[in-house]
Formats: sequence, structure tokens, C-alpha cells
Amino acid sequence: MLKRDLILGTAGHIDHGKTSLVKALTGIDCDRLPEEKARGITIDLGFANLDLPGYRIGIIDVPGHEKFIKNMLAGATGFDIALLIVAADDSVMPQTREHLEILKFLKIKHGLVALTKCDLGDSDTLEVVEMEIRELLEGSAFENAPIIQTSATTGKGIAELKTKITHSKSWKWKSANYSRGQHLKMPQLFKPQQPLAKVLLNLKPKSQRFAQVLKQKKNSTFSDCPLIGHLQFTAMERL
Ligand SMILES: Nc1nc2c(ncn2[C@@H]2O[C@H](COP(=O)(O)OP(=O)(O)O)[C@@H](O)[C@H]2O)c(=O)[nH]1
Ligand SMILES: [Mg+2]
Repeated sequence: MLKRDLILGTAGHIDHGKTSLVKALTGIDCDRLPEEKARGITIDLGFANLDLPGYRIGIIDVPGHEKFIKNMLAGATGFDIALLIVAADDSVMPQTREHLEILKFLKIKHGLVALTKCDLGDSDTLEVVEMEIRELLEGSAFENAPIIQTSATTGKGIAELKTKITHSKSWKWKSANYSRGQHLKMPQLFKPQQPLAKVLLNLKPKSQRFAQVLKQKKNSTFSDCPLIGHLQFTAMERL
């Protein structure tokens, strides 16, 4: 049977263990830039993949630092499923909230929560942090998302997380090429700063079909967001 393609992306505050969790899930270190290695933080988007029964999951790992929020936004436009990450020893922090707001803005409906670094918290702490997460998610599409206790250090919860991704009813119905990116609205994402014609010149042949459609649109200009490139075209081609 053909595996279904889904993009899962991380979200959450810096140092909460996003990149470590992706590595624990896939064996892939998404921090590939020398500067990321030197500073020990994620700067640009990182990519990994995970084959699960029935699904081929592409993973996008985003930076949690507030300075790199544009990169996070760029990655998040391609998410089908968000993996919101909150560290047990730090709980909900500013970029946990900010990234959640971005997920809401992009109308991403599917998600899970990983409570990371559980090796650093006792059961009372974990319970309190889970309560804070539930409070944060109240009223959002992620209100009933599963919260999985994990530790990239001990391996706790990694198998359970894979199982939850595989068996979630929430996205099970999706066909192999279902339309992702319904949430992308040109006027919202692209500010009238750069003539679209210029951007079109740089498009890869793959995107030319969509470029034709864009040409007919009124708001055919691009924002100055450095990342809007390939990912958004890929997502928008599916509109
Ligand atoms: N004790 C413990 N430390 C962790 C765990 N996951 C990540 N870390 C550490 O937390 C720091 C930040 O992790 P990283 O994955 O880079 O966080 P990110 O900024 O959210 O991507 C690193 O020093 C990791 O070694 C965990 O499960 N347990
Ligand atoms: Mg990281």
C-alpha cells in the first residue's frame, strides 16, 4: 500500500528539546550548520524523515529562539501536524505561546504535545506542567491533543510518540495527496513589497504550474520574509 505523506513540524521554546527529540525519533541531527553546532542552538529549519506503518513522515525542526521567528513561520506553513514541545523543567514559556499563536494563525488543526526532559522532573512536576499545557491549549484546535511524556536522554516515550503519530484518528482519513495548505491566504502571508514577477524568475520548474495561477491573482506580490521560497510554493501548489 502506498504510504501517506505527512509533514510533522516541531514548535516550542528554545532549549526545550525539539532537536533532541527529532534525533531520538529519527536518528537525524537537524542542526547541520556550523554556526548551529558552535552555538548549540537551532537557527535555520532542519529536516528529517520517519517511516511509520502507513505513513511517510517528513519532519521540519524549527528554531525556538525569538530572533529566528521568521524561520519558524516559514517552516510552519508546511506543517500538517504540529508537535508542540514543552520541557518538564521549564514549562510553558514565551515561544511556546508565540509558536502556538502561529500554528493557530496558520489554521493547523492537527497536533500532539511532547512533554520533554521528563528525566528532570518528578511525577508532581510533570502533573503541574501538564495542567499548564492543558490550560494553554484550551479553546484551540489542540485542546484534546495527546500529551506524551518523553525523554531524549533515556528514550522514555519515544515508541509511544511514534505509535500516537501512527494511530491518531485525527489525520488517519487523509489521502496520499490530500490538499494541505488550505490555510494559506496570499494577502495575509505576502506583503506587497516585492513584485511577484521577480520571484517567479527564480522558481524551480516544479512550481511553474502554480506560478501560472499566481500570475492571475490580484495580490501577486511577495513579503520580504526570507524564507518564503520553496516550502510555501510547495504548499501553495496544493491549494
Ligand atoms: N536531561 C535532558 N536533557 C535534554 C533532553 N532533551 C534535550 N536535552 C538537552 O537540552 C538542551 C537543548 O536541547 P535541544 O534539543 O537543542 O533544544 P531545542 O532548542 O528545543 O532544539 C541540550 O543541551 C540537550 O542535550 C532530555 O530529554 N533530557
Ligand atoms: Mg533546536
